[in-house]
Amino acid sequence: MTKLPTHNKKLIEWVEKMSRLCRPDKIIWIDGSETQKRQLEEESLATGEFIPLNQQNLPGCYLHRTAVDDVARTEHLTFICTKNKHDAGPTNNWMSPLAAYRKARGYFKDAMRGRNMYVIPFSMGPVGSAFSKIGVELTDSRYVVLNMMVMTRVGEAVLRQLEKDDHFTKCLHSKADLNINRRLILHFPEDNTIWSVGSGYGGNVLLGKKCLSLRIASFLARKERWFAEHMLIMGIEKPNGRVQYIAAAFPSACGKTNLAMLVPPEGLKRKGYRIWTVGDDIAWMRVDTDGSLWAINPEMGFFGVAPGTNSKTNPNMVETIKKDTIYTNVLLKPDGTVWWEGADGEIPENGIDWQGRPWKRGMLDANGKPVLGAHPNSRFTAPIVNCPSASFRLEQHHGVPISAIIFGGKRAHLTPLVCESFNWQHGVFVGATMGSELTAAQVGKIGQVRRDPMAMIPFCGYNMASYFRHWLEMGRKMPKAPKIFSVNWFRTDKNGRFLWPGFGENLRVLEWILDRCENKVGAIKTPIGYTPNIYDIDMTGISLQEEAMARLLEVNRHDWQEELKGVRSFFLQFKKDLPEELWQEYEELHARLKSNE
Ligand code: GTP
Ligand code: SPV
Ligand code: MN
Repeated sequence: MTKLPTHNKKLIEWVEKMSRLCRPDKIIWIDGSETQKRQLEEESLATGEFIPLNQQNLPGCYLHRTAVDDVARTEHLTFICTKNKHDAGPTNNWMSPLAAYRKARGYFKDAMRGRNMYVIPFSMGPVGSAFSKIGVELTDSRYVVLNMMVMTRVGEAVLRQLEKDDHFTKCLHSKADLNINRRLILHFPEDNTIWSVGSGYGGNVLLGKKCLSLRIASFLARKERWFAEHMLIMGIEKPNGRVQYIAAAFPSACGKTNLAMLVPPEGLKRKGYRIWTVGDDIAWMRVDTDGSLWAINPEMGFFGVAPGTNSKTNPNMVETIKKDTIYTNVLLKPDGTVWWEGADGEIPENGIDWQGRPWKRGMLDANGKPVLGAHPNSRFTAPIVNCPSASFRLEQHHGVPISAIIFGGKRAHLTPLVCESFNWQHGVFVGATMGSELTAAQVGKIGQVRRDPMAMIPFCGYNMASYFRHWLEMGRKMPKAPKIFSVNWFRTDKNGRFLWPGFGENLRVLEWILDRCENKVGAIKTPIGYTPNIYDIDMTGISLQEEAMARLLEVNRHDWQEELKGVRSFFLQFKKDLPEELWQEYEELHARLKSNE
């Protein structure tokens, strides 16, 4: 073996132990260099893991296709493995560490024969920041290595940091035989370990992302008194140069990426706003010495949803993914560029679909349904620095100060466009009772609500009752806590059409939120919180009927009473673990809805 690039005994021993289990032909340490990246790209093209794209139009871009049954996170195969089942809580799948290691060891055994094992030292957050956490991922997938090089800080600097402090998350991944019946995504928070086997899909295998930065990090965050959240972070700059930052949690595919890099709408141009994107998916937040909450984005790249991305919905993303981007499961056009449903320009006449089959415009399947060119969860992996609105504070070790926290979801009815919580405790209740509704797209299921507290239901690495308690406790130790708001861009009229134009226009709502943070604007007190006076949302440049605005802001007492039934049964599953404060908020809301307050 060549000279090892580290003296860290713990790391060397662990790599040896895992290689005895997986039996790779070779062990290759990833140094993060351009030369090594080039070589991996060349090899990926040779093996077919990467499909070449037109380098003139899309420099540094490649296409990858996953197995047909490996296109999204598999929540039913994702487990929290704590010694005590109770510590995983009623909303997580649980396995005992002993049983989980034993079962997965069977799948990992000899799984890397005939392949290389890559050792990827990576840092979530700027290397050396008090916020940051180091992980080392072992994988037999070049696709994983090349994605991790975009999504995280990889290589030499991380190894040097590990010489000073040998805490790191041990991440083991093997594609094995990509068999869904032998697939497991296992988290061992008590051992700071992640084992993922049998998948090649992003959220299952880029272990720095959901596995480390949310499931393991949320567990560490409670112990170390900080937050690891499924939130975007963005800055809003006024012409006087002052930037205010917000963090917002929406469930998967509910608009975080779009909001994080919005372009101010025409009608607000005169106000001279500028938007800065810090992150689109994950926020790590701490209370700083000034008593306020500060946040970093631990990632370095976007792993975003392709369908629907175009120059109207998200012009900044269209710019971002023109170079150095890995496309997964999109349509390949004859000219070597890519396409997806809802992309710019004409629908191509033909191409190769996400499954590698010839595709023609207007093609129907056996049931008469359109055959999609790109998978609905097709994605792109692109560096944040490519984004025209990338924040200049991405590398700052202490992050950015957060003025407001926003919770959102898709609700066709019920929740108003925007609403401010009465105080921190009430805000935690609002986050804990969040839901997202299936819309008219799912015939027969309209109105069905899935509870997704703080958009963390698939990502909280421990008992969610303790997670709520943690949120309540953090509020008590934060002298300058951000205000908490809820938003809903998805309220519809009786014909099922969105009442709110959304996308860039959402800035109008953020403006009200920031004004509320500075006590510059009044509000109406409703049973669920403070909502805007109808003329306090700046509508310059868009024509929205007054009654549409009234509908958007409406709080229907009867509907909210119905909603509380769902909240109650959600809360009941936590039994006596649920913090008393949340039941208290529940009772008070119940009373406010009944009285005429
Ligand atoms: P994950 O990466 O899965 O965590 O998703 P995300 O929360 O970042 O979602 P994303 O921004 O990719 O948006 C998903 C879908 O929501 C896309 O189809 C968007 O077109 C749609 N969307 C985003 N913002 C708005 C909005 O303001 N209004 C409406 N009507 N749709 C929106
Ligand atoms: C999500 O599902 O919330 C994502 C994509 O951001 S994945 O990384 O696959 O989890
Ligand atoms: Mn996400």
